[in-house]
Amino acid sequence: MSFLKLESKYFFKIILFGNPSVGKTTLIRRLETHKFKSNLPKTIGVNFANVTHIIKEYYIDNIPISILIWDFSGEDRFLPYFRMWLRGTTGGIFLFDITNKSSFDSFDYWWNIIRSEINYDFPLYFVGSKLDLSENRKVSTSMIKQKIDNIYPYFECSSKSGENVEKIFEKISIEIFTLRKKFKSII
Ligand SMILES: Nc1nc2c(ncn2[C@@H]2O[C@H](COP(=O)(O)OP(=O)(O)OP(=O)(O)O)[C@@H](O)[C@H]2O)c(=O)[nH]1
Ligand SMILES: [Mg+2]
Repeated sequence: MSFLKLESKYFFKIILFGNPSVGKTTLIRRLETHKFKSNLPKTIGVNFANVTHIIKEYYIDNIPISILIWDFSGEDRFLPYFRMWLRGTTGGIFLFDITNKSSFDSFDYWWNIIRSEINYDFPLYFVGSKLDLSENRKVSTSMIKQKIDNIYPYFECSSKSGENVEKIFEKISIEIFTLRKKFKSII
């Protein structure tokens, strides 16, 4: 069990979104425990009540910051909750499964919803999950390049092997911090 450390002055809210079963909950479980746990229960609404496994702390420029990762359900029936809980977002991760093309194609669907609720820019990362299953890849790197058109940073990761998991959250946290510093919304 982890607790918010009192010295953290800044809290960033990162939303983790994408279709059902792309691996959102497994990813944050991996980030928190450094272990892969398969067959976690499907997320109901947002995994927020159980805050213990979605808070991560980093030191950036020697300043302690906490990120709160909001892990949303990918199911349509929870869309009203998704809309409702978007307020205050400072960063986003769109997760798709590299072995499932429709999970990649769903980006516009998710992004339109977010755009209808949030009218400011924030760092957004595209992340392909389940890299350990790359022999079943259905989303090619050229499709990805074409889609993101150098607008969004792109990573692939595996919650099974742990590859890139830490790196993604660390990088987006640094980017949020740097951006907010630049626009003087902090410090
Ligand atoms: N091989 C492999 N399987 C994974 C990986 N990440 C997740 N899975 C599996 O994918 C399935 C779905 O994972 P979840 O984390 O529950 O997916 P989710 O995106 O949270 O789904 P919802 O809560 O329904 O939106 C589970 O069977 C996981 O074990 C991965 O990196 N590699
Ligand atoms: Mg989930």
